[in-house]
Amino acid sequence: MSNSKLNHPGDGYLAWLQYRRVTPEANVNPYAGYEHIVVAEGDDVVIRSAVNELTQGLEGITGGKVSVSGKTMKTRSVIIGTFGTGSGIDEAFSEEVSSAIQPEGYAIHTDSLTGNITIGAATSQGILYGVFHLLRIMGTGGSVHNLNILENPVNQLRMINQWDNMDGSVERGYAGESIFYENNRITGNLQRIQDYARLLASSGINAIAINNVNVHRVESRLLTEFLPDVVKLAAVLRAYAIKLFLSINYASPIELGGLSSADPLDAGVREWWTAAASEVYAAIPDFGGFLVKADSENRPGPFTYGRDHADGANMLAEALKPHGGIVIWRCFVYNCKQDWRDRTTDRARAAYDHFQPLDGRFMDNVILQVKNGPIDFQVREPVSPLLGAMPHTNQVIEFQIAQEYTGQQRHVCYLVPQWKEILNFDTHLRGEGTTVKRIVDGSVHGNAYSGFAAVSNIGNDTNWTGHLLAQANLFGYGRLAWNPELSAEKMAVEWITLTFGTNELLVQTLLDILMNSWEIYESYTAPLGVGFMVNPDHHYGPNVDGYEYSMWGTYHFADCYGIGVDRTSATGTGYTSQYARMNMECYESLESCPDELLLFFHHVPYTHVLHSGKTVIQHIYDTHFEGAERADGLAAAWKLMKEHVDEQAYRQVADRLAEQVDHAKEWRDRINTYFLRKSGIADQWGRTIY
Ligand code: GCV
Repeated sequence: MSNSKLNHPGDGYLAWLQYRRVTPEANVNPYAGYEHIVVAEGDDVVIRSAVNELTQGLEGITGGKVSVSGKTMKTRSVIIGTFGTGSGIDEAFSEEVSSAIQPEGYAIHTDSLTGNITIGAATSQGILYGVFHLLRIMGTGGSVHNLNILENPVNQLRMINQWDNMDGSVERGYAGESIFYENNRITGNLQRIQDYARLLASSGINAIAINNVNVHRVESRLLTEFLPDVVKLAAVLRAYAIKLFLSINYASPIELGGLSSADPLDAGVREWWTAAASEVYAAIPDFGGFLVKADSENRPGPFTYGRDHADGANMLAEALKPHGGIVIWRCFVYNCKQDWRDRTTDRARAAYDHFQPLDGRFMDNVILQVKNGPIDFQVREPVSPLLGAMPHTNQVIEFQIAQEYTGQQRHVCYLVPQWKEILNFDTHLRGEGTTVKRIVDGSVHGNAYSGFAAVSNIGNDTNWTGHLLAQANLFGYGRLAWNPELSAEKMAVEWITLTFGTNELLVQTLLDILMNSWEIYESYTAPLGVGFMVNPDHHYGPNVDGYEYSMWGTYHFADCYGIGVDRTSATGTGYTSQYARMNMECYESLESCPDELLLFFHHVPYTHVLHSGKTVIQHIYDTHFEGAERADGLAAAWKLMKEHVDEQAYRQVADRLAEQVDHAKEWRDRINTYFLRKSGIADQWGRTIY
């Protein structure tokens, strides 16, 4: 159990697991007396984690000393146990409730006479989630008098991808070094891993790939030489019901096995993977499986041997199948050596063009992992047309919690509203209401596997995420994966209250900051869905032509007349045809294409008039001036919170917001100046542009 940092509530280490007394100054603590835990049945590692968490939580929240036993001694006990064990758990719930609980679900009930709170589940995992739920209620000051809760996760796979390298660096990491590795070894600091596992489990995460999808030579050896240390990580994560996955190097049979090929149809290669999988399962019986980035951004894959993604994925799936393992195969596949002069090749088309024709060819333990948009986690892009377009194939959606293109955790950008918008998008693939959330939860196509994956935003910074407010994205991601119906506001309020307490002014101020942050960030960066106007490589800060003459396929085509990418079927790259008819028609036409995606789908003159009534050029000027001003407003609002917040926490946020204010001005001036010079059209309001 972690308590090493309990003395520093403001440094952010405890994140949303502060377990502070909600009203330390009040005489009446609504949770007083909840100092006894009854473990009705079972004793495994997950139940032990649940008991530890409950003990730590109740002691923090009530201020008392908690005892644990096997029987209900008093009123106001918290009783945990599994159904059908004859332990008395069943009696607390109706048959209807207990039979509705799925493997990871739980029910919570308060007995009105005794005040006893019973958490019942079908598995220890369910108990752990139920415990976190109860602590969340108490941590946010909710009533526990009449609890009658029944919860099942909507999504089966709720996964985190670490882009951590064994040299300790984190690809697109903005919060320090890796907590998993240093000096090409797995960390010995298992306490930090355990504390991370607690954060993940408390928000509902149940799977993690512990190394970067770009697997270098050294990480390839996680499968072999480093396996004993992977076993230790798996044990820590297992106690929080989190399954461990490894990203693998497709060329491992060559690099590790000394074979001359990695051809998926070669018998020797197949045997090599079968043996490798067996060894991993001998060491980690509940190992999750492999995450694979193949034939993408110079990574090896089946293309080398004239094979396709189905051949490649199925070979691995076959090796994992006898052990119950799965292959998660990423669809981020495109030509990264494009000629910028060639306007017919469209990176946005690539994932669909590569994968959709393969529908039906993947084994049932293969899942395709599809990025939420067709390009790359931009502040604004349409929903990937591949999502839902392969009815006979398992798919999960991939988000990026790490803010690679959304301010790199130096700017505040609460991403949950963006994710909600994506999940609520109606693909119309099976008529109205075929939303992305229903595709990824498996209910539209009845897939065997489904769910969410996302790139983590944590590192070894004390506060985990660099920007303290970026913790809200990690928390919100897990909660949303559990239940995509939760509102972005609700999750923000939960996170704020659990992290900072219940001061109303503070909660409201932080809520405003978070809820406006995505819009603000969007307004002073790349306009109208055009994407990529960032510095090459590290992707931080404005550079309108940073990628314009590169091979990466991310262009805006601005000239002195206009800007944007013609992706229509009529005159452009034909990308719009990858959507179901309703959406295709909406994007195809200038009249109906939403303003915020206009430049993603169309090349228009600067004088084109938006639905808002403004010309494109005036929109660019206005949003950039407003955006920078609103960033100023965020910092000003936070300044007023100084006396309501722990000093360290105050400073952390104030410093980042100050950087954002400066940097937003840089964005504003670079973008406005670029377009003034290109277009020669003056700002209607005569503001300073350079
Ligand atoms: C892990 C983007 C990032 C890369 C990342 C890649 C991916 O291109 O910039 O750092 O590589 O996506 O998702 O595989």
